[in-house]
Amino acid sequence: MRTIVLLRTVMAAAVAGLLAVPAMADEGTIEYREAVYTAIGGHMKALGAIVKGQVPRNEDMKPHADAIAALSEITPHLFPEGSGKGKTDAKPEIWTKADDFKEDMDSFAKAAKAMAAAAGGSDEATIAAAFGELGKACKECHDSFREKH
Ligand code: ASC
Repeated sequence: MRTIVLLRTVMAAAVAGLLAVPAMADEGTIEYREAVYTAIGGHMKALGAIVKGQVPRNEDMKPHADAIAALSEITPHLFPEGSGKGKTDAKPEIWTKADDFKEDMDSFAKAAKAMAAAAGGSDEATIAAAFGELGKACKECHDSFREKH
């Protein structure tokens, strides 16, 4: 009797373990994705504070913009098939409208690179315009592909 109970416990644990592996793999993907987007958001916030003149750190614009541009090369790879399941704000349209999603991703990378180029110069109007375009690219993708709360 005791052996059977023990056996059942072990088997239940094994089954739970098998089920937990794919779930955990996705959780890791989602957590990684959120960490990257949090990093982008942080650089955007810092960049915005400078562009809006809230902090006199013009020399920091380029590193922030470069970081966003570098991370824009990573974002297209953050949505592997299956990573829409679980606790995520990623909408199913990312996978069902993959072409539209790719277009938004490309716009983001393009705007991020334009921002990095503008930040390398000192033309305030160019910088402000590039920042506006970059924010628009963020928003466009979020409106279509991120769950609202
Ligand atoms: C940001 C940020 C976003 C976008 C979006 C633009 O700075 O964190 O998600 O810009 O708000 O409208």
